[in-house]
Amino acid sequence: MLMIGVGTSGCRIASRIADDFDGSIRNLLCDTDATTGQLDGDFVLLGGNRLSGRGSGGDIVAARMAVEESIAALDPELEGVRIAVIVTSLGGGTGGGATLEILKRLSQRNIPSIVFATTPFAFEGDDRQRKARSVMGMIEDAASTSFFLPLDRLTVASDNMKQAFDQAVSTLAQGITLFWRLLKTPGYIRLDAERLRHVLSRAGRGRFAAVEASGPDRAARALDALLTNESLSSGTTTIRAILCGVLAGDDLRLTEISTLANGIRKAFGETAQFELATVNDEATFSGRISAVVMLFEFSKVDESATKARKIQSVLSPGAKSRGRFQNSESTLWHGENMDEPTYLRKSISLDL
Ligand SMILES: Nc1nc2c(ncn2[C@@H]2O[C@H](COP(=O)(O)OP(=O)(O)O)[C@@H](O)[C@H]2O)c(=O)[nH]1
Ligand SMILES: [Mg+2]
Repeated sequence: MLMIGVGTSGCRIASRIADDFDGSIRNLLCDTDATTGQLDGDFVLLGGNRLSGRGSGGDIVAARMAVEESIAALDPELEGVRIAVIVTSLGGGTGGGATLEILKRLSQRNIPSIVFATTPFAFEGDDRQRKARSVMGMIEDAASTSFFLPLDRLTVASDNMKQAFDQAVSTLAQGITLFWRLLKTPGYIRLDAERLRHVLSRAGRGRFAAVEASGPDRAARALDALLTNESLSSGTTTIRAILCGVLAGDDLRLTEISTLANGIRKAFGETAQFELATVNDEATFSGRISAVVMLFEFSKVDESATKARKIQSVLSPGAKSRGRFQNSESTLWHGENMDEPTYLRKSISLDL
């Protein structure tokens, strides 16, 4: 599993998350601005000759074109990667433009991608908001799973910029590090790497929240905090899958797991696919319980299935005439007509 920071602020966040964790997150920083190379973590300068390490100047299109030309610089870092977790901040040029090119590369290499992207503070102005919005749909289409987190929401309780930044980092970290924790210090209920990869490889747009509680009724209070959490409030979409991580020390009780699991399913969708896993980490969570809930819409699957159906009906078989091949023999081989496209002969659903 590889974490990739993209853009100046994305790299700062990724580097902080990796530093605050225990050294086991492999972290790669990608920016068009050479000064980002001073941060902790392996660094790849994108944008090659066009941008010469000067950054994108806030221009998404310029960043995207320059990164496209120089994307091969990323390849050596992707050897052996099974899941990529991208952290970026939308609003500038590189976060938006480079992320799209990196996602394209990951998809070419069949590596599922999970994007955590912040969207700008309202006070940053319309231009940055518009820039962020202009790439969100494309990121959602290109990524396997994507989370968009408004900075205004991540930083509700902060009153200065440093606090706000710290809070944004810690909220993102709770979601992102869950994947590493599930694999590194699994509890009795495990979610193995391939299963995690399977869920995340098609989850579509997601939402997540993390809460913590301690004391005797900590599970009930954690559940309450989840149910009232603004980041999980559902709107109108149907939740297709729920990933729930329960993180605790050695004193985690069975009844606590069932309080959380049952409450979450009841609130967010009893018919949704439910993936529950526990993390047992006495050193970090002694006496506390933390619950991280991710809700997925699985829109990608629906969309591609609908698209495939549409395209298949456009390309539908039964051409009335074979045109100028009318009088030539069909190429039959092992009983199959090779003149028919493979996807029709084999009834393959086109995943377009
Ligand atoms: N949390 C946080 N967000 C920041 C900070 N600086 C910039 N941002 C956000 O990141 C967005 C993109 O800016 P930046 O990373 O400089 O652009 P890029 O390098 O072109 O991708 C901005 O619109 C802000 O919303 C920071 O210090 N902390
Ligand atoms: Mg920058």
